[in-house]
Amino acid sequence: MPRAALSLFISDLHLTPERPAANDRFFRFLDRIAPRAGDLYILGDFFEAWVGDDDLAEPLHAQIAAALKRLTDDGTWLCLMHGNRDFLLGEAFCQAVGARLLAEPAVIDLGGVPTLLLHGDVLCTDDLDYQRFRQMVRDPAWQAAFLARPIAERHALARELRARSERVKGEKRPEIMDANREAVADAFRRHGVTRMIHGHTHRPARHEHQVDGRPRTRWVLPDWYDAGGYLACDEDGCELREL
Ligand code: LP5
Ligand code: MN
Repeated sequence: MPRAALSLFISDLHLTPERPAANDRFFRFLDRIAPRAGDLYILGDFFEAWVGDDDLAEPLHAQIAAALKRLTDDGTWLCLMHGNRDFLLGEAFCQAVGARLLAEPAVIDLGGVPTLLLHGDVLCTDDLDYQRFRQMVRDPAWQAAFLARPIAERHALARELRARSERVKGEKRPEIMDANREAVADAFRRHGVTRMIHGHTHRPARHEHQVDGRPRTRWVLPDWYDAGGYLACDEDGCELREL
């Protein structure tokens, strides 16, 4: 297969110096699998928590950036989308790795099929506390004020927020943290697409939906905590693959 025909999609790697096995899986993926693709899309939560592009100085972050840069220098087209952990990835990071930042949601032509790309958190409309929080942290004024704080303070706040997130997730019903069916139907309808790809929920699957009498497919990407995987698409369709 000519490599331009193959597109790969990953998300929810949650890379951090604290999970070396997942980092190793990613470096292996970059060595052995990604170079075969014409395009690699990272659909959010690439990092466990991103507090600003000045964090590129951290050794693991620098190593990841250098590895991505090698991939893009060798000709793979890399697109990044924000997740709820790394919505502060900015132009400096993209420049360092040779990526384009894709605004969410994005519609791309994938082997002739218009395809909607999202991180997936916007589809979890039943998680009202989260949606309120999201609105706050996606506000440019809030982000500018946050980024103006010293990096050690930003790390401390991110740690606090991560701990709080783990605590409140234990109290939320699992259905609340999944994509809402109406939100999914609405996204298909609004963007006029028959295929959607997203992550965030860590519930990898191929879902078949009927919206307004038309069949539509929704692919959900896996996280990389224990195993990792990706979605591979070409003219013949898409396939979820484990690593
Ligand atoms: O990420 P995950 O899988 O644990 O859960 C998400 C939602 N949680 C989050 C928070 C992230 O985990 C932490 C992001 C770190 C980013 C670092 C940069 C910015 C730092 C900003 C510091 C102020 O996204 C979780 C969802 C879950 O997905 C499933 O969809 O339920 O939602 C929450 O945990 C949000 C809570 O419900 C509401 C929290 C309100 C907090 C408001 C105070 C903010 C300031 C406090 C600073 C400590
Ligand atoms: Mn997420």
